[in-house]
Amino acid sequence: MERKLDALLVLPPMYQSGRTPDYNPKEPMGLMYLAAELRRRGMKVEILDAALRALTIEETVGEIDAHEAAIIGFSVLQRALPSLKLVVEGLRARRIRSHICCGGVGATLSAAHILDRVPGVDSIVLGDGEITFADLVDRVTSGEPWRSLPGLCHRDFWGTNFTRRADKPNLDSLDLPVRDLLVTCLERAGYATVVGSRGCYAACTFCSNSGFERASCGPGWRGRNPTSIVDEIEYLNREFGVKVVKFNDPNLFGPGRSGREYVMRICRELIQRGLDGLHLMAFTRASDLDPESCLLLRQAGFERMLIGIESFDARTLKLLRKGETVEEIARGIRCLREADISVVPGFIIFNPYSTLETLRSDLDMLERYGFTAILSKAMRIFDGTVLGSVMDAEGRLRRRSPFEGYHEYTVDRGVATVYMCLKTIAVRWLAPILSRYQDRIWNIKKVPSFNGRTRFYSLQGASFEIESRVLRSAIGWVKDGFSRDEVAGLLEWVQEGMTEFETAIIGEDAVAAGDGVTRDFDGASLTDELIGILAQRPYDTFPEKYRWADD
Ligand code: B12
Ligand code: SF4
Repeated sequence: MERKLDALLVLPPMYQSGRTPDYNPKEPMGLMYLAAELRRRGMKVEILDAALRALTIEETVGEIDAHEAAIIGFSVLQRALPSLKLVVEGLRARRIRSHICCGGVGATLSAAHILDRVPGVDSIVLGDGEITFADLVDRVTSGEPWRSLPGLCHRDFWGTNFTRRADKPNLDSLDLPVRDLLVTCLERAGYATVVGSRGCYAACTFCSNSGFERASCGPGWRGRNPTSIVDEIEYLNREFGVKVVKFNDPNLFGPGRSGREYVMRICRELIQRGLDGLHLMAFTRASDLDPESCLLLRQAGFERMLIGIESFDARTLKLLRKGETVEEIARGIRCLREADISVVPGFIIFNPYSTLETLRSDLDMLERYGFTAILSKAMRIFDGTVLGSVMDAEGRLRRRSPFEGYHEYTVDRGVATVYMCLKTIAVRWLAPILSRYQDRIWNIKKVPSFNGRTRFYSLQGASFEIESRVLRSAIGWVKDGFSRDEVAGLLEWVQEGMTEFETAIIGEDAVAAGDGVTRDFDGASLTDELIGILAQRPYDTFPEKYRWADD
């Protein structure tokens, strides 16, 4: 019997229970590029975004089964490894014999682990996947040997085998990504995404990008022809009425002067085409920015930039090998604001180098800038990152299977105590709200421009207000001591804040009718828990409060 598809490309569910993921719904660009290359070669391919559709494991297995594809290709970030394992086991239990391949950043960096823990996976494509995967589909569907293809990791008689590295594709020779999910994503999130460049010239120790880029041969940073990027935006605008576009590039700017000129060319092209009314957003490094480039960016339609700040502490920036100074960061923020471009800070207040002093001074700086970062998250160590090796060499790494959680690292007990106070409270107030109302939050966020999300930003502000007060209190308790009354008083205040927060999402009537989650907030037991943490200081890492399998 002829198969329906040559390949089915799947983004596995992030949560196993069918819960809506708590990040922005975005088009799966990697899979869209793979599908474009397969279709260019005349192959039949579809995309299933199980994360976007919040499918359960069982539902995902059922949908994949129904597609009858010769190859099933999973796009894997480390966070999705537990789901991947369950889905693959489910498929094999149904006696589905298709070739199962994984690719993406997480699959590339955890390749050996995946083959070890998930026997149902046949191969892993390392690095950029378009050419390797299309060659693999070609070989598998025509019954030819595939194990010698460059850019693969697979099992053979001797164990796990890495073939020689593949070359990175020339981005301008690739077809534009397919837009099968665009309409759905526009309905959910209100914006489209493009990828103008891949890789990043910097080498921050905690970032997965450099390890991923090293998995294949070619330059660390590659930019598409600016004209073709603007052609793509114009096409999205003309064909689908898209006005709001986010660049997924790790860093909009390439290295040095040519990297700056590259961005200026994109801007000039956008301006010249008269593509009015665009709302653009991108990731960038503060040190790439100057007043002139920011003004041109604004004129071209860039209204919001995410810059990875991580910390305002000079020593921390150095140890994380950010390659930029506190002064450069301040200058970049100033340039953006003077050009009327709003700034989203990438900030990780709890990191391996945090001290009680940096926590306090970073919080002061965030408040001074009016930034509302999430505070109850700690820097994670992904497989294959330099930070993992640094922590290992310092004897601080507590290795975890990437199928169960992130690796941990030891920190000062006082800092870990502050983190656990904040995290324990966040798990009781913010986590249930996100879990229950993520769909509504997506709707609140969905507006016709990035800067127009005022309701969403005010929710972020309210959450920051709660977290920053909890953080300040916890720092004070660890430094100077605490009393039960103080802890109980803070939790009462948190509960009031939570009620207001929930009211802003579902309305007063629903909260009054007892439909909300605030009523489940148990301040008394939480007080006991916090006092236990503060008195005993049992933690010396930043553990997640849940195991991934519980999701
Ligand atoms: C957009 C984005 C998302 C989107 C979409 C992700 C996706 N899978 O497409 C969403 C919002 C879902 C997301 C979520 C998360 N993300 Co994210 N995300 C990005 C971002 C900004 C861009 C990705 C992108 O579009 N790249 C462009 C495309 C063309 O490249 P690509 O996706 O890598 O695909 C190529 C190859 O990887 C490969 N490939 C990919 N999939 C497959 C599948 C097969 C079968 C094959 C053969 C090949 C292959 O071929 C593709 C074409 O060459 C990157 C940072 C960056 N700028 O790179 C972070 C990044 C990928 N995300 C990251 C993280 C940490 C997360 C979250 C954990 C964040 C969070 N706290 O929730 C979650 C995890 C979600 C999950 N389910 O696991 C990390 C990855 C860490 C890691 N080692 O896993 C990155 C690198 C950011 C960073 N620097 O830390 N993310
Ligand atoms: S600047 Fe951003 S993308 Fe580049 S290496 Fe650092 S964290 Fe990664």
